[in-house]
Amino acid sequence: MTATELATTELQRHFERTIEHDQRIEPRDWMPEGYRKTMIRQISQHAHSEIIGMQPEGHWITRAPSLRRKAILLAKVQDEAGHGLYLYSAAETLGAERTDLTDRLISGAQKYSSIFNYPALTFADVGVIGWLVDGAAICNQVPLCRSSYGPYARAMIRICKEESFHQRQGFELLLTMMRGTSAQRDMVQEATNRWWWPALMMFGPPDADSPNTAQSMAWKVKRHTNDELRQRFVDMSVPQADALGVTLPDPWLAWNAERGHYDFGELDWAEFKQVLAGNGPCNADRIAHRRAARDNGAWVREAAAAYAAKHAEGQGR
Ligand code: BYC
Repeated sequence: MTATELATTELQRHFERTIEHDQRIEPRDWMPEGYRKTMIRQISQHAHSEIIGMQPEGHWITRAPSLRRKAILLAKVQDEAGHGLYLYSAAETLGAERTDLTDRLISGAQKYSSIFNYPALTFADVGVIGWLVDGAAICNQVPLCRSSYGPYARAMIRICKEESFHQRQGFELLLTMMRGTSAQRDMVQEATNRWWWPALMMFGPPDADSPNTAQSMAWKVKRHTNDELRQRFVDMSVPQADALGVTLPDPWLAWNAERGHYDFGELDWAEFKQVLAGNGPCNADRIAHRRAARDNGAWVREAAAAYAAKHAEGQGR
């Protein structure tokens, strides 16, 4: 064994011990290339989801029914932009380039969450997105606060606190609508019917079809499998739906005393695959909107870069 090979083996052992002892991997630590790639993949796709996730609700800001609802919605959508920024910064600590990641999002080379390819058709959707989409996001993301990569785990702590406010504002909005007119109650039920199944798909493919889970669990990037978290989310949501007075659109939903969990129906995985392939109801719109935002903002980035270069030149003198 050469001296370099010996040093790499030692570094690999140190990395494995760090994971084993539930300590964090930090940006300057040695890490296997596969770990770096996995982290960049997951963190950047997560960042893209936050940024694209601003769109379905963002369209409702100008049409919010009161100043209070507008202020809440503005704050929530701004939080999502902030989450995207922390996450892109976390990806940059691994050597990724922000512009390259944005290009990958726009070209379709990298994914973002399937959920944001569905339209928000009524104001009840704003509530249901908060309740179910943010609820699913919290369920998936709280365990990521213990993810093995330090900058990601720390970003997740703040993100989860904010997501929890998002979930509550959605639930409170729905409670208000459910106490309103029968037309409002119908809107809530109809929005729940449309978002329930896509929300369950947010957790990813079934474990048997999830190529990344085993390695990500071994590296403690993921702390639970896709199916475990999906089940946890169903178990959490049933009593919440009861409290609201809405029916979850699944005739197979039933308490299973033996398992201590709710049984639920089969997801439409063909639809999931279609959405991931770019053929969901809003994929083209979401990307077109992002591309336009990038192009329209080009002059700002150029001006900032020119200013920074001028400043650096001045300091060099
Ligand atoms: N949509 O092997 P798998 C939010 C991809 S919440 C699209 O199980 P992994 C927000 C997966 O990337 C949403 N793609 O993968 C909430 C992989 O493709 P690649 C964002 C999906 O990584 C409210 C392939 O399918 N949350 O941001 O082990 C308002 C095979 O899957 C989906 C996160 O990103 C999907 N639903 O597990 C605003 C949380 N599911 O990369 C914003 C962090 C799977 O091999 N991420 N794929 O080409 C994770 O926890 C994990 O990455 C996942 C997937 C559970 C999502």
